[in-house]
Amino acid sequence: MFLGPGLRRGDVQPPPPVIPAEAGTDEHGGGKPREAVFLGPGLRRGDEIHSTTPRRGGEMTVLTGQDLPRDGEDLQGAALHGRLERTWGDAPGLWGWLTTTDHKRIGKRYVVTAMIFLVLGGLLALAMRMQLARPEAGLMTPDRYNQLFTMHGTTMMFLFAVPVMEAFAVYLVPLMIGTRNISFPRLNAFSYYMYVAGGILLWVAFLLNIGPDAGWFAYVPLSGPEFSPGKRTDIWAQMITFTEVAALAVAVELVATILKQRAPGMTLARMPLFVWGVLVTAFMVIFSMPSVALASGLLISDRLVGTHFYNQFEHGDPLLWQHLFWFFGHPEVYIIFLPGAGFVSQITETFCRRPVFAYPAMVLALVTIGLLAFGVWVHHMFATGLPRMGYAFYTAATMAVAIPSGVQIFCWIATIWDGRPRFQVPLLYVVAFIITFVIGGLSGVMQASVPIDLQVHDTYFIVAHFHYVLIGGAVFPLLGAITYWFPKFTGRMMGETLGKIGFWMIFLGFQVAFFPMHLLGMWGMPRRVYTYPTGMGWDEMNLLATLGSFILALGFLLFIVNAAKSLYLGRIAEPNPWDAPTLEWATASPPPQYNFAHIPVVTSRVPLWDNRNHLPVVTGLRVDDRELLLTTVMDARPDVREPSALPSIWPLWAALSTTCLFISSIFTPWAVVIGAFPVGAALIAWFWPKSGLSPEPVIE
Ligand code: HEM
Ligand SMILES: [Cu+2]
Repeated sequence: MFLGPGLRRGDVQPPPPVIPAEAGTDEHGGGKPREAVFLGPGLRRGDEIHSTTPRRGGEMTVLTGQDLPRDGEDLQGAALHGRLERTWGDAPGLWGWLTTTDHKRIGKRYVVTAMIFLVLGGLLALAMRMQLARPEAGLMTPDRYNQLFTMHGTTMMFLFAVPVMEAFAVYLVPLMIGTRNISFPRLNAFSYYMYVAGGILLWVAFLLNIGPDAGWFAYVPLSGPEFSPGKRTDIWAQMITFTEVAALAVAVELVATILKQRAPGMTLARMPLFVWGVLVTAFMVIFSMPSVALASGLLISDRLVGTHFYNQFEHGDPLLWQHLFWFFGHPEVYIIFLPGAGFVSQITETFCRRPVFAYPAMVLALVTIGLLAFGVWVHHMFATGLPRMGYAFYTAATMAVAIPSGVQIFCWIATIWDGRPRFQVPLLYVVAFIITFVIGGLSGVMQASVPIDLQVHDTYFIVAHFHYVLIGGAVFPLLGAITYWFPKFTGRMMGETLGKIGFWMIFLGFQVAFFPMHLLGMWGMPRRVYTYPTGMGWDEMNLLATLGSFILALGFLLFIVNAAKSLYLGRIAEPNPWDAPTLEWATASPPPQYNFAHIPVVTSRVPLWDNRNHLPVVTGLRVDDRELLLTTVMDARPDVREPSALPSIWPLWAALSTTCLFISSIFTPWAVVIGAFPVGAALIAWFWPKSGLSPEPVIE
C-alpha cells in the first residue's frame, strides 16, 4: 500500500496488475514473491484488498512536502535492505549491545536470563529432593531447607515463569503482527535491566546466606518484623518491587503494540491465538501486579518504619496480606498459563496443518479465563475460616474455570483429530501438556471443594497439584515453543533425535516425580518440612519422587545440550521451515533488525497459507527514519505513522539508579528521597526531546 496522498475513500481502484515476482522477492522475503498492495485511504470493514503496483516516483513524497526516501517501486531489493539496515541497525560492539532498543535482541536476552533462573531454581529443587529421598536425612539444616523452598518458589514464579512468557511475547509479538519494533522500546530495555537487577539481588542474598525463608507467599505474621527479624524478608519484598516494575512495563508495551501496531488488515479476529493470549495476559498483569506490589510495599513499611498494616494488635489485619497477595497470586497462574496456551495453539495449528478448531470459542475462552481468574483468589484461603456464603461462592467460581479451560482442551483435541498431525518434538510437548494439564485441572477441581481442601491443605497433594498445572501448563508448552521457534531465533533447527529422547525423559521423569506426591499428600505428609520420621509409610514414594526428579533433570540437561549443539551445528533453517501460517515466518531466520522489508498486509487468519506466493505488502514508509505504521484498534486500518525511539544508554542508566534506590531503601527510608535525584536525572535525559518528528496521519 502506498501511504502517500493517493486515493480517497470511495475511489474506484484500477484492477491489480501484479508486479513481477522478482521485484518483491529478496533474501528477507521468505523466498516468496510478493505483490505490493495499495490500500488507498484506509480499509473499511468488508473491503476487498486489491493488489496493485505502488505509485510512481514523485507522487510518493507529497505528504510532508519534502522528498523523503520511502520504500516502494523505486526502492526495493538489496538497495532497500541496505537502507533499512542503516536506519534500524545498532552501533557495533558493546555500546550497541548496551544501548539497543531492538525487541529481538532484548527479547532473546530476556529468554536466556529466564532460562538460567529455571536452571537455578531446578538445582534448588534437586537439593530438596535429595534431602527428602530418605527419612531423617541430614543433608542440610532446617534453616537451609526453608531458604531452599522459598528461593525455589520465588525464583520459579517471579524470575522464571512470568518473565519467560513476557520474554517470548517481546520477541514474537511484533513479528507475528507484522511491525518493526515493540512500542516504547526504551521502556522495554529498562524493564529487562530492572528484572536482572531484582534477580541478582535475590541470588546474591541467598549465596550470602541471607536468602528469604518465609515461603514464596511470605505470609504475615511470619514474615512481619516480629517473627522475621533481619533483612531476609526485606530482600524478598524488594525483589517483588523490581520484578513487578519490569512486568508492568512489558505488559503496557504489549497492550499498546498489539492494539496499535498490527499490520494493515489484521483485524482483532485475525490475530494469531498466541497474540490473543498475550493480550489477555498483559491486561491481567496490569490489574493484578499492583496488588502484590502494594502488599509488599506495606510489608516493607511495617518492617522498616513501624506501621501496623498487618498488626492485629494495632488494628491492622494479617488477612489483608492474604487477600492482597492472592488477588495477584491466583491471576498469576493464568498469567503463566495463557501464553502457554498460545504456544499450544500455534504449534497445534502448524503441526496439524489446519487452522485451530473453533477460533472464536478459543478467543472467548481466553477472555473468560482472564475475567474469572480475578474472582477465585479466596480458594487459597479456605483454611482461614470464611462465612458459608464465601465458601459457596468461591467454590462455584473456581469450578467454573474448568468450563473455558475444557473448551480449549477440546478445541485442541479436535484440531489434532481433524488435522494431519506430524508428531515432531513441538507437537509431542503439546500432547504431554494436554495429559498433564488435565490431571492438574482435575485435582484443582477436587480442591475447590472445601471439605477436601481442608484435608489436603498444606500437604504434598498441593505440591503435586500446582506442579502439574505449572509444569504441565507452562513448562511443557514452553519447551515445545523453544523447539518450534528455535530456527526463528537462531537460524538453525534443533536436533530431532536428541529432542525426542529428551522429551520422553522429561515427560516420564515428571510423572514419576510428581504423581507419588498426590499419594503422600493424602497420607498426610505436610509440605515445607525439611524431613520426616521413618515408619509413616512415606519412604518409598519419597524415594520414587526423588528418582523421577533426577530423570526429569537429566532430560532437561539433554534439552540444553541439544540446544547448545544445534546453535552451532544444527541444520540451517529457511525462513519458514515448518510451513507455518503466521507472519513471523514470512521473514528471514533470524529476522533482520527491521523485521520486514515491506510491512505485510493481512487478509486472513492464516496469511502464509492463504497467500502462499503472494503475501501483499504495504509500501511508502520512510526508510531514513525508524517509522512505524500504526493502525486502528479494531479493524487495523492504517492510521498514523510514528517514529520509533532510537537506541539510548539512558534506560540502562535509569535502571541502575533505580536499583540503587530500591536496594538502599531496604536499609533507610531516606534512600527514597535522595535516590530520586539520579533517577530523575536519568529520566530527563531519556525523554529529552530530539529533533522533532511528529506523527503524521496516513491520510490527510
Ligand atoms: C524441575 C522440576 C521441579 C521439581 C523437582 C520441584 C520440586 C519442588 C519441591 C520439592 C518443592 C518443595 C515442597 C515443600 O517442601 O513444601 C517445590 C515447591 C514449589 N515449586 Fe517446584 N519443582 C520443580 C519445578 C517447579 C516449577 C517449574 C515451578 C513454577 C513454574 C515450581 C514452583 C514451585 C512453587 C511455587 C513451590 C512452593 C514453594 C513454597 O512452598 O513456598 N516448581 N517444588
Ligand atoms: Cu488459585
